[in-house]
Amino acid sequence: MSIWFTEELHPYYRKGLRIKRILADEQTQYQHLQFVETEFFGNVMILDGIIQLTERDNMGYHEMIVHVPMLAVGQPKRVLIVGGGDGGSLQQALRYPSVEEVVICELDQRVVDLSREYFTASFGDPWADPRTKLLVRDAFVYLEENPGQFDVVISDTTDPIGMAERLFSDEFYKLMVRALVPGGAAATQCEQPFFDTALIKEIYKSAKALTKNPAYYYANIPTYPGGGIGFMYVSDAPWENGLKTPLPPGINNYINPEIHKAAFALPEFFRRELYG
Ligand code: SPD
Repeated sequence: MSIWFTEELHPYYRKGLRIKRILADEQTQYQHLQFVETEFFGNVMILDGIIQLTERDNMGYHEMIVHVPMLAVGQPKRVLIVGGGDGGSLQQALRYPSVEEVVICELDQRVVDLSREYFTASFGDPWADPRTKLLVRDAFVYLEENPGQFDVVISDTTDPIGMAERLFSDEFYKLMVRALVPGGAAATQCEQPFFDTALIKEIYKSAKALTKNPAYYYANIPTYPGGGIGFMYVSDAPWENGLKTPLPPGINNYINPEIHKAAFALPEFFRRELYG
């Protein structure tokens, strides 16, 4: 017998994963949280019916959202992760010997608890690192209260639906840029060029008004709609600065210098929409 999980983020597009068993299924204070074991992609976290990450293909997402801004800064010391309760971005940020503290602002404690249970094989236990500071609170409010604090901010969020919608707003980008030290860099989960062109254009406009060198880049993740997802790099420092910085100690499964550079090459229809 086969059981399929089908995701329908967009009303005109579906994708499915074959499931071996359901590991957890609960309604938290904020969302419907599920962990399933799948046939090919390992353990998978699903929030409100949308795949957030799989053990098999999360590396394209976490390595790219973290290392691109970190490498551009060079020697980042203080990092803020907005969301990211699964621990994947945290694990990557902690690879840098220069990092003294990673503040992770996650709204839902249950995401952290269950990720610690089901993703340890992939991420180890970055939560036990003494440099990790978990704040179970609203990142928007935290940003309002903490200007000029961080070398790098990573916005590792769900899709812009419900409460997460404001994490894609001009107001959020203003607060995020204000939270950076001079020369700092941010990267945000910034959706899919085919499905979300208009939203990404709006976000680029905000980023361009706030910083000198924003740029959009892309990674292949087979379990996300369209087989991938993009990120907005937001900084006064050009992303190319990062090409001169060596990757941190540890194993990379997605990023290498060629991928780093190529990720910023965009299909022509989208390049024209974004950059004119
Ligand atoms: N459409 C799915 C987008 C998921 C983005 N969030 C991923 C969280 C991984 N840490």
